Amino acid sequence: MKEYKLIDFKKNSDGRGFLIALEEDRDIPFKIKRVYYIYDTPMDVVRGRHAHRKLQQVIICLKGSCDFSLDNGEEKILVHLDKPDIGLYIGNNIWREFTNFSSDCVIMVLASEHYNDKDYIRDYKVFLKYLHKND
Ligand code: T46
Repeated sequence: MKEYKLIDFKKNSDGRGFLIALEEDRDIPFKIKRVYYIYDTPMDVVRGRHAHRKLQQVIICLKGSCDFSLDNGEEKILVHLDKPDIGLYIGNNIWREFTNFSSDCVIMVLASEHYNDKDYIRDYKVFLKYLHKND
């Protein structure tokens, strides 16, 4: 599956803890138009359940852990996030669901676009049709 990748961020450490800096077009492969974060999610809740037509995102689990399931219509993979120095890049046209939240889980998301409800595909069958619209 090409439309996702894990990005290893450079950690600055000098005995006083760690500092990670993220710059658009350098550490993050797009211009950052939006940042949001998710926390206090009950463990068994499933978030996501949608794909995006255009949006690209980098997801960072700042604290705790959770699982992302990614689906490009042909292949599904599960990514466990539990490190603040790893970013999960998700391109457009990927169905995502995330769950299995630890009680302390804090997820930060860097997004390539402003919030736009029309960019969401929330029906899995519509998602599959959208993928094959040019076949
Ligand atoms: C994604 C996953 C990882 C806003 O008002 N502004 C925003 O920027 C966002 C992202 C959401 N909202 C509102 C819309 C809903 O009323 O916040 C509420 C919860 O959003 P949603 O149900 O879309 O949350 P998740 O966790 O299912 O999905 C979010 C992102 O929407 C999505 O792009 O990839 O996190």
